[in-house]
Amino acid sequence: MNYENIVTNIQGNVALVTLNRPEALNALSTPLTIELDDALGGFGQDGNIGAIVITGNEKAFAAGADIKEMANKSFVDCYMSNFITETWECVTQSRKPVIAAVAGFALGGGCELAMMCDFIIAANTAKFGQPEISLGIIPGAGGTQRLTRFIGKSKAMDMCLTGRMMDAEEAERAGLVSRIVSPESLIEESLKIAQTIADKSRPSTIMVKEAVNRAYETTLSEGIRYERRLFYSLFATEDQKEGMSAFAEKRPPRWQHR
Ligand code: DAK
Repeated sequence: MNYENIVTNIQGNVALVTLNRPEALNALSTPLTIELDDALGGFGQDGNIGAIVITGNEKAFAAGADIKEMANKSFVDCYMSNFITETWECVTQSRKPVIAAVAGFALGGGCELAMMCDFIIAANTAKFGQPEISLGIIPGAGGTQRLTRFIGKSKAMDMCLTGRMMDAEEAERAGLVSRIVSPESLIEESLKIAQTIADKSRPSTIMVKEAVNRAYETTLSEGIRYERRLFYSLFATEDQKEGMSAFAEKRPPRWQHR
């Protein structure tokens, strides 16, 4: 597929996906989400890729779903076409770690897209928000659910009811963002972090994702039981033998990803 709304690059074992509709602050139009879905699907299949970074530009990660595209839709249009639902699941369905590298606005669907990633690295210019209330709607791609899990009920209610924006420092304090970096180093730092992840054994990387994500979906005792099963299963991999031998022999591990 030829991409018109995103740009993809591969650096080392990391795929960088840049949202590329600067004239609309990277508003997430249907064509853009189709391209994102296609790109992430391809990187998921590519054995060379160990991690993915999604970013925007200096002014915006993404200012939301495309309001102009949505404006005239009716309930039946949205409901019967399952409006943009399928392509939006591409990030959460990726088995490879996906990092959101956010500078500028991450609003509405843009904030939701960032929250679908495994974690968020923010430039100190980042601004997060769920301003849908000001358009007469509510978040529709998980904003009320994921934001509440990230930052708790009080702040999530505040954000979703007032539509206010949160800066990077507040977002880090609240647990939405894992690290803050300078705008100039955002891509370089994010790629470096992604390469660190890509350098690990892939089976354990995928299992970390599965285990951490399970924490959001089950009870503590079930989650711990699930983690324990995954932990035991890794002793069936060549990489567990290699990792522990390499430690004892004081050398870097040579992962086979098996
Ligand atoms: N959609 C379309 N165009 C947008 C846009 C958006 N979300 N955000 C900005 N733009 C366009 C502007 O219309 C403008 O275009 P021109 O007028 O130049 O043609 C251009 O980008 C530059 O924007 P501004 O001139 O407004 O720039 P400013 O710096 O003055 O303001 C701003 C920046 C971010 C504060 C402002 O642009 C703004 O408030 N934007 C809208 C933010 C917003 O309300 N976002 C939430 C959208 S609703 C779902 C999945 C997702 C969703 C729903 C369902 N399903 C899976 C079912 C998501 C919904 C949403 O995100």
